[in-house]
Amino acid sequence: MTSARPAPTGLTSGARRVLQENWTGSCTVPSPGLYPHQWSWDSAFIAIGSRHISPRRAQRELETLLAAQWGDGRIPHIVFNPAVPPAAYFPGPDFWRSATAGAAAGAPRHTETSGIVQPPVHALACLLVHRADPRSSARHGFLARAYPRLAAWHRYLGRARDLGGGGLVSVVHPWEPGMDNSPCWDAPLARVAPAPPGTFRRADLDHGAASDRPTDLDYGRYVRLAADYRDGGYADHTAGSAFLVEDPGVNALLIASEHALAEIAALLGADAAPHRTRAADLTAALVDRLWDPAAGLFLCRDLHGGGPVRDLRSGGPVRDLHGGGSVRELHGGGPVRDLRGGGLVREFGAAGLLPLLVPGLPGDIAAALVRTACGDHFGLGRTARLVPSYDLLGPAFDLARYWRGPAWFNVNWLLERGLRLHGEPELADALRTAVLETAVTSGFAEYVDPYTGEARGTRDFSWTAALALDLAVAAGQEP
Ligand code: 2M8
Repeated sequence: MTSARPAPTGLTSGARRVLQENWTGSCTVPSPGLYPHQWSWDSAFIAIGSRHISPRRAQRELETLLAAQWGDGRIPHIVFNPAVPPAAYFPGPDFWRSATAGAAAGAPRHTETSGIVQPPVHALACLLVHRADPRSSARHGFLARAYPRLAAWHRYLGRARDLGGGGLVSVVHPWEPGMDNSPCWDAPLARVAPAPPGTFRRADLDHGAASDRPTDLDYGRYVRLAADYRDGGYADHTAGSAFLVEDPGVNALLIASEHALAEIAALLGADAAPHRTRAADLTAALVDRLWDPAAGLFLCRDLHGGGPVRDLRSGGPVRDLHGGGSVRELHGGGPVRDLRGGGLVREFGAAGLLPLLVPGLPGDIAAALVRTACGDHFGLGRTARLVPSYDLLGPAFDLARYWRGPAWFNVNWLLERGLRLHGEPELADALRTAVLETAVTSGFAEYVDPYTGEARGTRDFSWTAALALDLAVAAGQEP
């Protein structure tokens, strides 16, 4: 623990207030207006912060989520609160219809959820929550109950989602990596025919500025992909999603969580070795499939990529963003062929920096990632106040629009952790200070202008409050 200057005025009281106001009694919503249900990776980040207020509440947060796990092991990205009016969020439970459409995959019968997933931060969150009060955790059997569910979750990702056959997890929808409208998805999404505009109604625009949110065209494609997945019974191997991407952020978080699972197993007297082996195998696959030495960054692999794609809006060809690759399987296009190839997407997203979180990442790669983070594309410690979600120099950079440039607090929290892990305490300290200050000055914004820290999106956002509180505690600014 390093002690530094006092927390910015209002940080800890403000963070506690936000987390209290957004707590429903069994979980914390990201934001009561814009996101009025429980979200998967939000709850993991929220528990990491709320453990400093009440370890029991943080345990409850994660247990509520884990209770909605499907029989096949997946943890759904949203757990719906039946008390919230259906029109409050789109797509809601009547769209996903998990209890019926997901029955074959083991969806819960009495809890409505979505059918896609989000990044697996949960084992890491469970370990950190346990550490906040090991006695209360042991007394309540927190880890003993969580461990089999977390292990089943990781097994689902490893078995059902290795759709490229190269040992990494694939995502089947842009909502799964959590960075919904990242420019990294522009090319893979361009081949998805959007659902017609009149067939659904967006609820997000009731709460946020349209210029801060994904476009209607993006939404049309999100809806099409989710509806196709649902109509295929949420099956992974047979569904043949039109969107199939290996994302470095999702895989890096899985590796960090697999290391956490090894520690949890050891604490419970179970065999930790398989988790360590799995973490090492995943790390090798991550480097093998997604590391781009010339870019100094991990890139996304588009499993359908490798050649020019057609823009379904105009029917014309779009810019080929894929760096080679050869084989692909287009959905509905006959037998599944070898998907090992695909093409790297030549866009610089912040997800490509997240492998910095991985213990055991080769030292030369970690050093190159730090250089990239501090370089012109991400501006850490130089031009940017917080690390942006996307390349400051990228053709699609937009400092207001959601995951196309704004800085997000969870990404910066993860990078702060990664910088510390890989021997960069000064950079980590400076980033921590910037996160703490910006959390307060932005009113715990959902995301901010990466240069100025000006607030964007909704305010009093739960993971911003939680992760700022966590960093304040780590800095010795809050008991
Ligand atoms: C955003 O995504 C949801 C869909 O899951 C949406 O836009 O409605 C993303 O920022 C995602 O990462 C986050 O988990 C979610 C709730 O905060 O909102």
